[in-house]
Amino acid sequence: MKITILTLFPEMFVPLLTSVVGRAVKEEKLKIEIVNLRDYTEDKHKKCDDYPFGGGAGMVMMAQPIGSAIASVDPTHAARRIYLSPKGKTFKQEKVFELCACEHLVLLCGHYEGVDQRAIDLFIDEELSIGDYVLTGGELPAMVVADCVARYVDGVLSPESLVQESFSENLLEYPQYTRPVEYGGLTVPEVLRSGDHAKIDRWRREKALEITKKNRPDLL
Ligand code: 4G0
Repeated sequence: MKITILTLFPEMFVPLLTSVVGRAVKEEKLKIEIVNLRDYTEDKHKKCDDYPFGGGAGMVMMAQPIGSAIASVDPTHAARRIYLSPKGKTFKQEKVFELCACEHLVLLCGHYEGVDQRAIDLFIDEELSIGDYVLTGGELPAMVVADCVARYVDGVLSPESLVQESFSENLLEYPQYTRPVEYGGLTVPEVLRSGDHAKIDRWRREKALEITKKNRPDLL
C-alpha cells in the first residue's frame, strides 16, 4: 500500500511518521510519499494560490500545480485520488475498508478557501470530509485517513485487535482497566478479576450498550 499526500505544508506530516504508522513505514509495509505542491508551480514567484473569480474573501489554490504534481505521481497502480474538504461525503469506517483495497491512494490537501474547481473536476475521484467542522487545511484530515487505512495494512496491528473491533460493530467500546486494582479510591470491577469469561463478556456487552445509549443512540 502506498499513500501519496499533496500539500503546501509538508512539515505538518512529521508526526504521522512516528508511533504505529512510522513503524509500518520503517518496516516497508506501507509507503508514505509527501509531495510539496510548491515544487510544481510554473509561476516565477512560486505562487500556488490566487484571488477568487467573482470576488469574495480569501484565496483559492491554483489548478496548475495540482495537475502537474498529480501527473508526476508513480503510475504503476491506478491511484484512488481523494480531496479532503468540508463539503465532501463524511468519512466513515466503511470507507476505510473500501480504501484498504486500493494499492495506491493520493490525498490532496486544500488550504485557504479550497482549490480551483477544475482541479477537482479533472483530477479527483472523490471528495471526503472527516466531520462537520472547518480546519485551516486538509492536512489533518489527510493524516486521519492515512492513519485509519494504515491500521489495516498487513502486519501493522495484531489480527486479534482488529477481530475484536469487528465483533463490537455498531456499539461503542466498553470500559477498560489495568493495574493497579485500586486507584484514586476507585476499584477495578470485581467481574473483570473473576476469571469467568462468559460473565466478563456479558458485563462488557452490557456496558457497551449502556454507553452507546447515552452517547450515540443513533447507532442503535
Ligand atoms: C477546502 C477538510 C478545504 C475548502 C479541509 C477549506 C475541514 C475538512 C479546506 C475549505 C478543511 C474536513 C471552503 C474553508 C481546508 N477543513 N472536515 N480545510 N473551505 O474534512
